[in-house]
Amino acid sequence: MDRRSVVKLGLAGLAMGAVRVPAAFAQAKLVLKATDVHPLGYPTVEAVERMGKKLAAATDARISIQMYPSMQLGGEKEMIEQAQVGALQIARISVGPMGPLVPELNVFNLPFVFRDATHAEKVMDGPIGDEMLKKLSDHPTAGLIGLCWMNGGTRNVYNSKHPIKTVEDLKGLKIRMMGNPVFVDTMNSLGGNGVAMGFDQLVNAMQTGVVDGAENNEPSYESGQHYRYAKYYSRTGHLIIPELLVFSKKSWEGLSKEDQALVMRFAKEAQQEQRTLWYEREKASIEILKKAGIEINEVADKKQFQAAVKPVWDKYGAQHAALIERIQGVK
Ligand code: GTR
Repeated sequence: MDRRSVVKLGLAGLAMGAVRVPAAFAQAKLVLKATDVHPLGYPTVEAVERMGKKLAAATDARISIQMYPSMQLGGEKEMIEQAQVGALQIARISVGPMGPLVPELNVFNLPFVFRDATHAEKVMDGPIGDEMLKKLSDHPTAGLIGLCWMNGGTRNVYNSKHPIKTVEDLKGLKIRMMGNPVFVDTMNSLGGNGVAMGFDQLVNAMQTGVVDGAENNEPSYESGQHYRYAKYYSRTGHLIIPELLVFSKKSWEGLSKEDQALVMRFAKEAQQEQRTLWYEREKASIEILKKAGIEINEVADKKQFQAAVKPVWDKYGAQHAALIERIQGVK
């Protein structure tokens, strides 16, 4: 074969996405663009940065991670879209906005589906967690590879009007929920008015009174500065949503098998490292909130809240009954 035919063949192969990077380029530096809605120092951001350092150390700086924190590349919807087209490689997102893309994942978005954070961790670490990552990676149109899980704490309602102690207290309150119908339905079934919007729009919506509050874990409430606009934080504990680290499928297919394995290995380590960082941050955030004079109240009767969301389970859970039963069976 003469040189021209080789080049032609190579180009045709490239167009089909089938040709591996020629040896001469294999050593080219690979900077993986990563993003998160949270700021530097936040457990998820820190865990991914550490992952980048490990990748650099293991490859003699051939592979590294460039982190874009604090919604620099937009909210989670934008992050997902950019990962899908390969404009970024790594996104740390909540399962929240993934439910509409991969239906089985929506089970993790059902209110009160996990008994507590430990239960959620056991599910993430066990066979169901692995299956769900595979479901995501194998999904024909989601365009993402599921790398690992991260802790997302327990979500509680906060607002600028009054503490929430019973379901009745939610009446008339406009509460921002993540962009997924299951969450708006959850808030509506609890008696509030669920308003779907991105995390990136929330501060402005609270400042301008478009919403009275939102719901989230303590670290997001604190680091996002939400407590400045909604000072009543009530432990409704209605959602425990695992978080995901995903890789752009488009970019993934351009990596060698060895590099894929390396990324996977360090992602699995990041899952456990983030967990330790998470619990430290939860404590630190609660301290900051207390110092800022935030009123955190417990909710004595959670049963009332659980009963109120029954229609949400009927609507979104019925088709996944077997999966839900397996989740509930994890002790
Ligand atoms: C946070 C989570 C983010 C995002 C955010 C939200 O707890 O870490 O990934 O989902 O909540 O409410 O949009």
